[in-house]
Amino acid sequence: MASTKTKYSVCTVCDIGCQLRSEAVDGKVARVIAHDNPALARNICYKGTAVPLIHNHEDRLTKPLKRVGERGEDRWEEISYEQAMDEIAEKLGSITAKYGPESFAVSTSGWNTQTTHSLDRRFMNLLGSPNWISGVALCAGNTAAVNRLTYGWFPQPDFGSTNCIVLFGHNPRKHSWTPIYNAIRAARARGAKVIVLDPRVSDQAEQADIHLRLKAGTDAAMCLGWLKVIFDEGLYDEAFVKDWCVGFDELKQRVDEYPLARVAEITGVAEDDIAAAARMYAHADGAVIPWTPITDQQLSSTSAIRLHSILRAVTGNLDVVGGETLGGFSETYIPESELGLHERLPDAQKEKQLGYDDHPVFTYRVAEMLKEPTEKTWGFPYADLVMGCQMANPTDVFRAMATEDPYPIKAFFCLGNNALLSYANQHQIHRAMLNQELIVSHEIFMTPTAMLADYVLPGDVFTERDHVADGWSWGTRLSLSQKVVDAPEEASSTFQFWTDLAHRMGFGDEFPWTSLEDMLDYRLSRGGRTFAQFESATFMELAPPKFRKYLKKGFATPSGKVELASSVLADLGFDPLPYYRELPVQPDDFPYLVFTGVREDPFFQTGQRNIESLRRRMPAPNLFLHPVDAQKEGFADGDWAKLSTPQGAVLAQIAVHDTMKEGHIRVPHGWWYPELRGEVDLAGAFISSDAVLCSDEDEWLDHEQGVPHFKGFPGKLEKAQQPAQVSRTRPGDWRPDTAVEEHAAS
Ligand SMILES: Nc1nc2c(c(=O)[nH]1)N[C@H]1C(S)=C(S)[C@@H](COP(=O)(O)OP(=O)(O)OC[C@H]3O[C@@H](n4cnc5c(=O)[nH]c(N)nc54)[C@H](O)[C@@H]3O)O[C@H]1N2
Ligand SMILES: Nc1nc2c(c(=O)[nH]1)N[C@H]1C(S)=C(S)[C@@H](COP(=O)(O)OP(=O)(O)OC[C@H]3O[C@@H](n4cnc5c(=O)[nH]c(N)nc54)[C@H](O)[C@@H]3O)O[C@H]1N2
Ligand code: SF4
Ligand SMILES: [Mo]
Repeated sequence: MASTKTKYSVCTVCDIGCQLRSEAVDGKVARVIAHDNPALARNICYKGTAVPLIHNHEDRLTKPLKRVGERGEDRWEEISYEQAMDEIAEKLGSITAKYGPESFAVSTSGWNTQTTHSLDRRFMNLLGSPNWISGVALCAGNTAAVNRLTYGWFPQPDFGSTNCIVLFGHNPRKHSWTPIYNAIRAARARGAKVIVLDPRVSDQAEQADIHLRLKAGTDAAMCLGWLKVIFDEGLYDEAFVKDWCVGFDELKQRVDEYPLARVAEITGVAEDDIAAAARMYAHADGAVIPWTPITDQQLSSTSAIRLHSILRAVTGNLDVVGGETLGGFSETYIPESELGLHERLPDAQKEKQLGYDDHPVFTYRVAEMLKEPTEKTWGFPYADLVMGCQMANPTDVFRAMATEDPYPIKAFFCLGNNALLSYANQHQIHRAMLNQELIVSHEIFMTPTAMLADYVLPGDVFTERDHVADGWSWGTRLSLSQKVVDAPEEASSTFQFWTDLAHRMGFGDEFPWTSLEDMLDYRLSRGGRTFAQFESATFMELAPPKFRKYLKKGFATPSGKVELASSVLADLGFDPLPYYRELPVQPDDFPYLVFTGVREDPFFQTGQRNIESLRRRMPAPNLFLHPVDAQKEGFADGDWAKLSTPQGAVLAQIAVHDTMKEGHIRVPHGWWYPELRGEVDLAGAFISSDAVLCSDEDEWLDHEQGVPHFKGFPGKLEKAQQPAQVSRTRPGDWRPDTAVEEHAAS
């Protein structure tokens, strides 16, 4: 008789981490199904139910590989894990001895590898390298860092009680960040208002109470317009501003520079509509502006994120019911902020962190400035929120890797991250990788990034390991994830990888945990429990929210108040007040505004293009175009086009949508063609990837953080042939679905 086992899992196919259940039959994961608790049962999408197809896929990496051909040639020999680790340790040791510890960089995203427990930061800090980068630099990680400037933490929206939700582009759907979609749906059913700001008629915009179709990249100006209305009409919380905010008068003066006529001109939205939205937000009894990646990736990103923070604060929505709560560190689970040992990296090495001088906001430079207030308010000096508050700047890291300026980076490790396609200026990243002496990739599939490595180590997946997820140290919820099947024999967790490497490099005594369970016991010991006790007691634990905590300890900023004018930015020599920065002049021959994104339901970021049942849903990359623009350019739906920017060009298929905004083009993120492996270099990583189009030149970077501008850069379209190798571009070209069950919220 078949033996069936069912366990709780935290899905890591995408980064929202739904808790669901995994079922194994005879030692193989067979089904992933919804949670048995009604409150969580809707939190599953069709990528989640496709997990057996992903985890049992024939392309899954199962053996450590060592490069035998030229770098990027994709020729390998299988070696043992022990041999791979010995050689990696030996080479990393000699590179860092020759060029200094800062010549070692790591790129990772953490949430999919899940079990790192910040041992990557710990390893690097003990070795002496500050050069850790991550995709979170373009996502919630940099938002977290910027939020700290204003009130010392990264808040979470109280969806359960809010009366108004403002989505700056953010567009959760049934199959994209499903739990947030469900939370918004439930709030709307209670009568909460929804305001959407999006150039397109997105799924959320379709159902919104107010939809402002702003021009891409103008979110900061829009927020300044809202503040203008809120200040002029006295719609702010005067008592909170008086008692708890600094810099109000300066801010008000700055806001006066943005009369609605100017904001309407910049954003393309009518003055009355701007005012109506601002009033709806300010009048709501409890309103939230949930985190959005849209403002993480703009020229005025720091200002836009700060403006969201400021709107929350001046309208009295901070740390109140129905507003945005400041969580603080978990009291029952040792946070990654502590495990990373940031205090052990010497100041001189922190100062070498790439980005420290030019674009310091998410680097150690600001982390050090916020250390004291963070310790005073929250009890520990380093807050690794969503991993994002003490990172190197990715653009500076790739530049140093490629050019050795200001110093060489010669060893580059990628763990659960497809770095080649996941930042700006892919050609530069490629040059950077070609100039390395050692590249290690820790992966579950052979990605274009892995193809450029010297060693590829097979990773385990979430059905094969135990974990307690804490929402990237951002929330206060602890969710159980249990191993249901064994990992391939030579596969490792990232926990094992960093532990084994540390032992080989002479600081094993700082990595005393003997297994993942041992590590989980250690982290849970703060609440007086072991993993076995946690596992048998509950599947999930949620600390009850506490509100207005600032009344006791103030905010974790240098002034202890909400800094409407940021003292940290002023000390760094930046404008302490938010502003809108105009785009560089658009060249005449690049008439369109291109934005990346609009996440695709079947994939997470650069992943899953090799999972047939998912790929059938989206066989080829689509450029969205308004019908008027399509007609002007002579394109029909389904034609192939070449999209060029001053930075580079890609090929993709035109999709004509009347929901698009005229004059704009949408390019999807992260396309490559696993099926072209062996036929086209790096499996076609340069054919359609958005990172080819995005500039990393200074004029296209946000000043304070140095993040690239993905939301409205100049582009042009030309007719193109479908690339000969890319042949399967219709759903029927892909084998029929085998076993994807649709459990999703309906
Ligand atoms: N150009 C450009 N860059 C972007 C973005 C963009 O829109 N355009 N978006 C940004 C955003 S919002 C984000 S969140 C980041 C995302 O960045 P990442 O989260 O790093 O996503 P990917 O680059 O797709 O890399 C994930 C890789 O992890 C592998 N993987 C999955 N599970 C496991 C596992 O359990 N173990 C191991 N070892 N590997 C695993 C997958 O096969 C995949 O190759 O990218 C950012 N970068
Ligand atoms: N299925 C699936 N779900 C995912 C992901 C995935 O890869 N696949 N990725 C996850 C991750 S890491 C992230 S970060 C989120 C991102 O997901 P979202 O926050 O929803 O972001 P996008 O889907 O990139 O774009 C959302 C909207 O922003 C609009 N937009 C474009 N430019 C601008 C602008 O300048 N201003 C404004 N206000 N709007 C603009 C677009 O028209 C689009 O409708 O999705 C998560 N969910
Ligand atoms: S939304 Fe889908 S892919 Fe993301 S964690 Fe939930 S089930 Fe997994
Ligand atoms: Mo993201």
